[in-house]
Amino acid sequence: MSRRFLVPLAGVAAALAVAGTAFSQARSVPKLVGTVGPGYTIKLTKAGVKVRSLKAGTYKFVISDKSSFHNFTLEQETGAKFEKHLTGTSFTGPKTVTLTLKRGKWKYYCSVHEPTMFGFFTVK
Ligand SMILES: [Cu+2]
Repeated sequence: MSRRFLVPLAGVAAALAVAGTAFSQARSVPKLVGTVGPGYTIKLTKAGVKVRSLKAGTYKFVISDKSSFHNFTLEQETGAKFEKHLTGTSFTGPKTVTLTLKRGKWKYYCSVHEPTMFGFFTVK
């Protein structure tokens, strides 16, 4: 077989593998919806219900940041260490972040107004 023939076949195989991965992830990764602002509110829901308890695993955080003076920050408080601004303070708009959550107690909050804007959930 000539080299000219091999290269296109490899390309097709790679494209199929990528398409298969994207399809299975879209089906299996649960979606969590985070909303911060426009007032002094922050929430995290799954299928419209406030998140209180989750199984350890990978989740797609779909954040809707409705304020240029709030941010959406996620922190693991017990178990392993994790802290990340899923959206920055000046950022507004939608943002999707895929994360793997480990067992422990988790907190989501706006780091600018942490004493009043926060929520907790447990990963089991
Ligand atoms: Cu804030």
